[in-house]
Amino acid sequence: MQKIANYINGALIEPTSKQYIDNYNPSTGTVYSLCPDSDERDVELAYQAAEAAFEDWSNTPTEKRSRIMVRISELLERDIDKFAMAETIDQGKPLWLSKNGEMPRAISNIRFFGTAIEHFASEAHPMGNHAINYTLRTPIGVVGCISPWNLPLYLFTWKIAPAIAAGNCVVAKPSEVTPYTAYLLSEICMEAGLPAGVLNIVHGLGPKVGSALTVHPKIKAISFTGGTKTGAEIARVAAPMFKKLSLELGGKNPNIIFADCDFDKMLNETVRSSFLNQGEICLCGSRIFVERPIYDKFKAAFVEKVKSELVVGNPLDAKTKTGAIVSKMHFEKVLSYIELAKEEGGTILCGGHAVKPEGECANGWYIAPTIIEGLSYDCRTNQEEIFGPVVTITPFDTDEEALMMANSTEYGLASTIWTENLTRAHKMAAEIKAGIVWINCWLLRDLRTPFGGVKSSGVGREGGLEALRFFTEAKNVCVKL
Ligand code: TXE
Repeated sequence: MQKIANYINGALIEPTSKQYIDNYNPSTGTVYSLCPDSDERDVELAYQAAEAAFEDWSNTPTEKRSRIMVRISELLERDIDKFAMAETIDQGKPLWLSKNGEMPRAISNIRFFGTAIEHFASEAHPMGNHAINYTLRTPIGVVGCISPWNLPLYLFTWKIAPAIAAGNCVVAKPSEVTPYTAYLLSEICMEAGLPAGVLNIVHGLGPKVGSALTVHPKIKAISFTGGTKTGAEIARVAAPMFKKLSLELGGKNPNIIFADCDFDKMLNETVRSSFLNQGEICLCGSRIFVERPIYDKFKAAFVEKVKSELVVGNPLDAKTKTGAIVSKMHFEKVLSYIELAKEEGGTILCGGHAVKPEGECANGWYIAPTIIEGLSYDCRTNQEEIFGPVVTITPFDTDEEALMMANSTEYGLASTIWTENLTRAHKMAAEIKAGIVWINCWLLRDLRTPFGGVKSSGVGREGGLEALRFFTEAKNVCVKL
């Protein structure tokens, strides 16, 4: 059985405990590799390596850092088929999605920050002719990056790339549920000539490795993406140590559809925004609010399209649109929410059950894309993050009602608005409590834009200059002329 290794000080090594965790292929429900069960000893080794590398790396000219990072992205591109296959086996998403969505984005993340750092400048604030202030932006030191299982390499690179580009050294922890592509990335980093210790990847459980990173007194910043409860725990531990924190947490995103929208365009995108990646994207629109005049038309067309187009099954099969749910635990959690929706009085319009494909995938974890109606906006199904192929649809009559329902959850990550009325679109965008608003589109991403949420969806922003600023400390120097 393939054993995944930690990547510490430029070498692939086994965990100090020599213990491993089973790593499952969710499409078959079988163990196919072993993930290191690392602990605080491995985090300490990684920290020491990162600390030792910091002096050199932070003083390496940005042009050279950039060249190495671009090389990493090129090697990733060279091996895209291998990475896409590995991601699909590890995570359960369709192979076409790994190949055309996630891997290209992971490549872009590394190239984007690898080149952005060459253009990263800091500010000057002259005070007439008697003084000048200038800002020095220096790397923080050793930083921690903790990432989740839904978009494993995509979100992993989204964190480590700006951290390294800015001159920090990193101790990173991918999700123990999907460790494989981060492991493959360590091999690429070695081949690309990334100096030892600049990036260290410690695999293992959150409460062991993740919390060892969080409590480590010398790891000065933590960039985390994952569940809101975990984010709160990280904040509780890290805040009294005055660590810099970037927290990208859950969402319960509204998708508001007005009667004047471009119906066909909206319908195509709404199928995607509801169910892409089995609905396991923090940006998916899971609460769909539809203006009453088109509610019945939308309901019929949406249910028909989902039933006829979203083939559930083996992620390796080219016709599969909905792959496997990432783990048995998550599969059971999503199914329990479908039961809850029924108890709360919801009507299942399609899906609502597990799917058992024939053949080798019979024991995998599959759920049919599920659409539910008839629930109040404030019931648990409509308030709690499900993070699976489950959406609710609810009619509304006025802009105010749509806004009230959209803003009614504890979350505020993303939102989508469908209307051809420009004034209404801008007004809604201003009043929605969310870090991201898409108007007449979904998941259209420019890596320069600020990315993150409000309320329980997180603190801080990633993306573009925001990320480079997060991973640097600003120092003002005031010179009297
Ligand atoms: O998240 P966790 P999980 C949401 C989604 C999902 C829920 C739980 O609702 O059902 O989170 O998923 C590490 N100290 N999102 O269990 O546990 C963990 O090992 C430090 C939204 O995956 O938060 C993993 O590497 N680290 C999200 C990472 O944190 C800890 C994407 C995330 O795991 C830790 C994924 C601890 N005490 C899930 N405990 C989004 N918004 O993108 C765990 N970890």
